[in-house]
Amino acid sequence: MRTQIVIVGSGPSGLLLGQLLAGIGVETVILERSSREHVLGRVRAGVLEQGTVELLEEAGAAARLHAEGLPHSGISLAFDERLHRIDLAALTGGKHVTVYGQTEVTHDLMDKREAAGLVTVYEAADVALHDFDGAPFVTYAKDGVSHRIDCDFIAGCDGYHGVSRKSAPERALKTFERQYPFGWLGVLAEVPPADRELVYANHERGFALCSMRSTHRSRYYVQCPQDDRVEAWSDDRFWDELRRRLPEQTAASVTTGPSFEKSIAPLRSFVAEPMHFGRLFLVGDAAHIVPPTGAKGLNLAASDVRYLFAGLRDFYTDKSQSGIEAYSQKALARVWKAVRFSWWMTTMLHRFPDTGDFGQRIQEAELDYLVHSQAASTALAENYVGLPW
Ligand code: RFL
Ligand code: PHB
Repeated sequence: MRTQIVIVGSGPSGLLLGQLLAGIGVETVILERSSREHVLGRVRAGVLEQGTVELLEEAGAAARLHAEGLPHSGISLAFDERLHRIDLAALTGGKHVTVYGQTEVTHDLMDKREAAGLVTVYEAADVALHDFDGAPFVTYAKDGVSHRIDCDFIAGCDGYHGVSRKSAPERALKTFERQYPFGWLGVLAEVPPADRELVYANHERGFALCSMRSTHRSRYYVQCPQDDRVEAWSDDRFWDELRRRLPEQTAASVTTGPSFEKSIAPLRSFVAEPMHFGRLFLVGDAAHIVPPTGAKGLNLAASDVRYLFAGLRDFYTDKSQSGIEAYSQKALARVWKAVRFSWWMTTMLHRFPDTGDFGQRIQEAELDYLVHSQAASTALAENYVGLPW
């Protein structure tokens, strides 16, 4: 079998790239290791930058997002027993973010792909990438039968644990990594959110985040030890810990209820350079991971897709190589700024085991400065709503 582009991975980056390429008549096949249900069962990101929303519009997959997504023009930082609002819109000339779950984005893109009759092979085992310095092809097994797809390009959209980055020649790849000594315990519950907007809390017991998926579904997180286990956290323990880390008034507004999802995610920063090897491109989490504190992971995946799509469009419409050759450099310039922002937010808001009370006071001084300085608040706001592409 032959196609123009094999996309490895049916997460948001693979699906979005496939949909944009379909819009200009470029044929793709997506190979996904898991089942459709498994991909849709993962609860992850919740905050979309305006640029991400615009790209979903371009892909024709933004109708439900516009009907159901919640535009937010501010966030709050909680410390010192108070909420301090950062007015994102006022500080950025009217920009806002949209709260809409990654699960829903994935769902909308999958529906579009299916409606257009485009091919996704779910439960594709043993995906292997070949000859991406010459005439590339991809092999995989489905129901015990081996298959081969020849193609012009391979897009590695298969996340941090995928096969694409591991297929790049080791000598050519440089990686940068920082592990944080804690994780996030996240809970989803069918209860109204504590606040109209997101609340990021710095507390001496540890970080907490109040987020949401809708006006009746809440997403909450608390910082937990790296090696903690979900089974150690009953719903009651979670709600008690969350409320202890919030200012009294916000804690009083938390509606508790049974959780229907509970998971622990490690926090890390990771970047692989370059993101382009011959006819293989790395996209999204396959090339970089950020801690979720800045809400940047999914948005970075979308900005990679935007740069790669522009390069591939120039290649197929004008036979120009310059866009795809500039892909890695352009994407990485934006990636590193988001890596910096996410690291900074993480450092400012979490309790670090080895910095003690001194570290806590430094954070409080930084937060106090941040909310009282228009320059510092603006720096946060323009990063949070998304830097220019
Ligand atoms: P994904 O979503 O990991 O999708 C990769 C897909 O590839 C498949 N795959 C393979 N397929 C074939 N062969 C193989 N060998 C394969 N190996 C893997 C996988 O099954 C999967 O379907 O990567 P993608 O598309 O690059 O998307 C990245 C985003 O998922 C990620 O950056 C965000 O979820 C990060 N993130 C957040 N990002 C935001 O922008 N805003 C947020 O508010 C936000 N919150 C979060 C987050 C991530 C979190 N966790 C759990 C890590 C909150 C959390 C808790
Ligand atoms: C979420 O709603 O899952 C979420 C929101 C903001 C973040 C991270 C996660 O910074």
